[in-house]
Formats: sequence, structure tokens, C-alpha cells
Amino acid sequence: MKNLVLVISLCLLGGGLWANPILTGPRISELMWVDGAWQLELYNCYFDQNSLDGCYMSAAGDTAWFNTGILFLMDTYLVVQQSDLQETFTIDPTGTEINIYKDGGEWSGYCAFGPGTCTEPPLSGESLSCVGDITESFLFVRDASPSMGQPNDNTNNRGVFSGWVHDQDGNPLENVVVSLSPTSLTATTDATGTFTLQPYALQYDVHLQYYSLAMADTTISIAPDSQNSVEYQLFVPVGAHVQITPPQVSISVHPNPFNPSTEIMFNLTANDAEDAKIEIFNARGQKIRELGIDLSSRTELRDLSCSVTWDGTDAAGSPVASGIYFARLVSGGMHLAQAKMLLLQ
Ligand SMILES: [Ca+2]
Ligand SMILES: [Ca+2]
Repeated sequence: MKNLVLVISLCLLGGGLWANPILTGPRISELMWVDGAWQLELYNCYFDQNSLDGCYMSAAGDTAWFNTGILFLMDTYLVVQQSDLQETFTIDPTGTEINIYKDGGEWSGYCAFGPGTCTEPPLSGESLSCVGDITESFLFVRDASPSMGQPNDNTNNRGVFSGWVHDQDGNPLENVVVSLSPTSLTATTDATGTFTLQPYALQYDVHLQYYSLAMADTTISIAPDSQNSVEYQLFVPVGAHVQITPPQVSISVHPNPFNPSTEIMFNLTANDAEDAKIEIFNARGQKIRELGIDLSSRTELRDLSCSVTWDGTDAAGSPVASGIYFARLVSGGMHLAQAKMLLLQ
């Protein structure tokens, strides 16, 4: 287990480069070095010229035109190297930005890696392969099984990212949302405080969100086929309204999944019984219903086992849609326990 290292960094490769309108022309699809010499895989994206005549590339001040007569049919992959160019073309293996232009000088392809991006340079034997829809994506990731001259196979280009999240006293934290930027990949910790993701081999900013209270930003570098285990400690202020569920309070739902109604069962201690209630939230975190708990028939307020029925309607009495909902046991403004429910219609 690696310990939490607090490093805040910025990923400059924003979402804008991920998806673009389709541009016709030579597209960069994969890049690697073989015996110290670069090789570029190009994809012909709806470019009906059938050759690279008049096309050129630029990187860090170098501009090079392709030799004439290089056959390049539409929707095919072609590996080019220095001998296919009229001028010397240098690609810095530690990072650069490569642009490609079709006949007429119109920009058509792009690849960036190294400092200032989330794509780290490939190691020996690895390529940088474009992932996602080749006609739209400009995202390159490290790939341990290159596919030069072939469509990118989307293999050996991810790693496993797992972790354990706990508070300052070593208690596991459940419901911590772990998100990786710049992707929309997220995971939520389970009751043991653990999570697992399988992200592309990129460098990420890691963001942890524990309700509204605790967060941390770190970075993680994912190599292809790597296993990455981390341990995060979040400081949860004492007395905050988000509490770690005390072991004496439990909540369960039966039946689950349900239709049209379900019973929410929980126990309470005398301290919590006073103004306890059940709040129903939808998957977007919006409170849609509150259910009071009638304790008037009880003669003794000690370790109470209670239940309330939710009929699948919101505060206005309208039936809610199929989906995931949460029943949250609340007392004195404190969130004591939560259960997930699935309404199936
Ligand atoms: Ca591969
Ligand atoms: Ca390929």
C-alpha cells in the first residue's frame, strides 16, 4: 500500500480535445519507437484523395512533407516513418505535439503527450494508441500491445486502480466518491471503505468527495496492466452532520427490489428516537419524500426496532419512476444510516 501523497497538479488536456466534429483527412492513430526510430500509424478518415500527396506534419518547429505517390485508401491504416518524408522530422520521445495537415494545408490530425498533458511518454515496447472513436477522438494512452498498421485493439491499455479510504481514526469511510479527471470515471467506496476502477493508462487527478465535508486532490499515474493500490486518509471533523454510522444503528429494506411499496426497517437508541425520520432521496441526491416515525404506542424508548412503509410516491403523492433510491435515517439533523433501494416497474 502506498500512502497518500498530496500532490496537486493540473491536467492541461481538457475535455475539448476528446470529441470533435469529424474532420476528414489523415488522422494520427498510434505512435511508437522501434529501435530508436519513430513510427506513426495514420488512419484515412473519409479522405478520398487516395494518397498522401501534398500532406505534411509539424512538431516542435519541424515541418516535413510526405513523399509523393504513397497510396492511402479511405478507411485504412498506414504506418509511416522518416523514410516516407521529404525532410528530417524529429519527435521528442519525452513529449511533444504533432499536427498533421492534408492537401491544401487544412489541419486534420493531432497527437500530444508528455508534460502539460495527461498522456505519459510510452516506455520501450509500448505505443501511444488513440482510444475511443478514431473519427472523433484525440486521446492517446499507453498501450503495452501495439497494433501498428491495424485498428487499435483496446487491449493492454488499462490498469487497476484500487484503494482504501478511512478517517483519521482508521475507520473505513463508505460512500466516498472517487473520481478521475479528465475522465468521467467514478467509483464509490463500499462498507469496507474500498473501491476499484480500471482506467486507461494515463495520468489522472484524483478527487475524493465525502458528502460535502471532506475532499482531497492527488495524482495517480496508471501504467498498462498495472495494479495500483492506494490508501487515503480523509479528515472528518468531529460533530459534523455527516457521521460515520454507529454500529448500534442499522437499516434494511425489504423487499428490494420492490414494486409498488417496500418496508424500511431500522433500529434506534433512546437518544436518537426523539425526532427521528426517514428521508427518501433519488439517485441525483434530491430529497423527494420524508416519512415520520410514529413512536406513540411505545412504552419504552430503548433500542427500538422500527419500520415504516414507503409506497413509492413523492411528497406530492405522485408515483416515482423506476430507479435507485436511498432511505436515510436522520435524527437531530444527523445522518445515522442509509440503505439503497431499487424500484422496478
Ligand atoms: Ca493494445
Ligand atoms: Ca493501431
